[in-house]
Amino acid sequence: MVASPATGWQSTTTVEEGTVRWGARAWAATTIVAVVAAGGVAAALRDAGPERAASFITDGQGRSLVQHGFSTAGSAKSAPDGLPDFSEADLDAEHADMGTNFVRFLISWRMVEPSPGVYDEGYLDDVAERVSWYADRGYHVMLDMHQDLWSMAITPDGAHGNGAPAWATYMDGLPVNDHDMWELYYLEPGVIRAFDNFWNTTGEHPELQQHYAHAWQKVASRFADEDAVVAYDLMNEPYGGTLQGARFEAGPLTQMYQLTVNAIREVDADTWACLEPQAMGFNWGLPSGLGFVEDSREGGPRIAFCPHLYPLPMDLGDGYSGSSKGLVDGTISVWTANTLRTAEALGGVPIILGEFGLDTTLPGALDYVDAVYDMAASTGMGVAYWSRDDGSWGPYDEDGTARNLVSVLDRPYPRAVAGEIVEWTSGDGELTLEFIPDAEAKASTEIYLPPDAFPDGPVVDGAEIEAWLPSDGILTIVPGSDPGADSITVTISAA
Ligand code: MNI
Repeated sequence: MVASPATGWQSTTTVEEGTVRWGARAWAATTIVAVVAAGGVAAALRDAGPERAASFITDGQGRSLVQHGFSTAGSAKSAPDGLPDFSEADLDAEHADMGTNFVRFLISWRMVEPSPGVYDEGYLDDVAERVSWYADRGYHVMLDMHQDLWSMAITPDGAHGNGAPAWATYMDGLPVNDHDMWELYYLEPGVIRAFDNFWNTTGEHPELQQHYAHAWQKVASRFADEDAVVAYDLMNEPYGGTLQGARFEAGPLTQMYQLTVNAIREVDADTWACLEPQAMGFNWGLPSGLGFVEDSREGGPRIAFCPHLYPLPMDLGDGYSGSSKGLVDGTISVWTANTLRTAEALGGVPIILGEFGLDTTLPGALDYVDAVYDMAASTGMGVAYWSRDDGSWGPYDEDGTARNLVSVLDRPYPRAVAGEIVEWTSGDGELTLEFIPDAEAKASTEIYLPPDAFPDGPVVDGAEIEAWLPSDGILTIVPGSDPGADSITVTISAA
């Protein structure tokens, strides 16, 4: 979305059809002020918060995983078959160009449960086929139950929302007026009522969350035995309708997550359940009031936190330059502190930044992408860039030509670490990784190094090279003869 910066921040409140509607810029301006104020508070508290994630998602060999990939893709949202415009050849391209190892793959409730209690196995077959493409290439997959604006059924032409089936969209006759900016549909009475009915704030539809949890159970029973599927993102960008703040997040959102985790655990003991905060607010740097979700699986809980980051000044079309840059940097640091705190409150859970992204034709866009990846590395978050769609936000043009984003996303990173990651950083042609080796791990530490940046291979200090596959850019290393019990620091540079 783009608002003209030239029109400034004047506040315009209009009353229309008995509904109070904020002018878009007034709404944005109010929020920016709130975010900046929150930034001050967070800065004051920063010393008290954790510096990095307490844990990582692990693989079957006991290695800590770092996720590097895309949300694939927005094109699935409104597609009649619910599938992204994405082929096996497209996967080969991103693998060769950016060394990705992860995907946040969009699925939708409308496709899983097209009518109440009826599940579409054909759709799950189609998803399973895509999952197998990733599995064949050693990727890990997070299935993301996507929604924006609740569902396609919020307007007669189906042009705006996505996610829930029409039968689960109860707007009770309330209107949904038109907007240029898609986010403003979230303020429409009919959309708010659809959410209120799902959360059962109205008291009229306790069955909807039962259906949702059961739909997830169907998905989980289908993928429980597929090792490549490591996580389920339980709901994309939840929204509380008339319930906002901690009343929503600590209330019905936490309860819905608990219901869904319980339903999943009846059929799938091992796949991680990823929780998102409410998007509105958190995406911009405000804190979350999400409550603790129990996971009674044997061997310890597998809950993760998967928030999104969309600094508001950038959303308004300013990019990462001028006065916006400082506001965006402030937002990143407040958002990071809030994310680490929430992950700690959820039990020291792993973190995946499930979405961030921007129109990379904006000024300073690549610097922003770089800054976010650096933050994610040093704090121990995996990343799924939004998104793997063609065009100005994505890595490729419609004709398949690589865009500017590719060079920034083709960066060194540890894919799987045989031990506990303490911290890692990377730059052009270099990577530093500190970790505590785990002698029990059944496979070696695997690091991706962009082949172009390492034409003569890597030089490794602090560990021994086990193998270097120049065609894939995959380096495997093992600790030296006496790693001891403490952490080791490995530095890698181009030969
Ligand atoms: O920016 C948002 C966003 C803004 C406002 C609201 N509300 C008012 C509730 C909610 C969300 N989302 C960012 C991205 N998320 C989707 C996919 O999940 C992308 O298409 C958006 O760019």
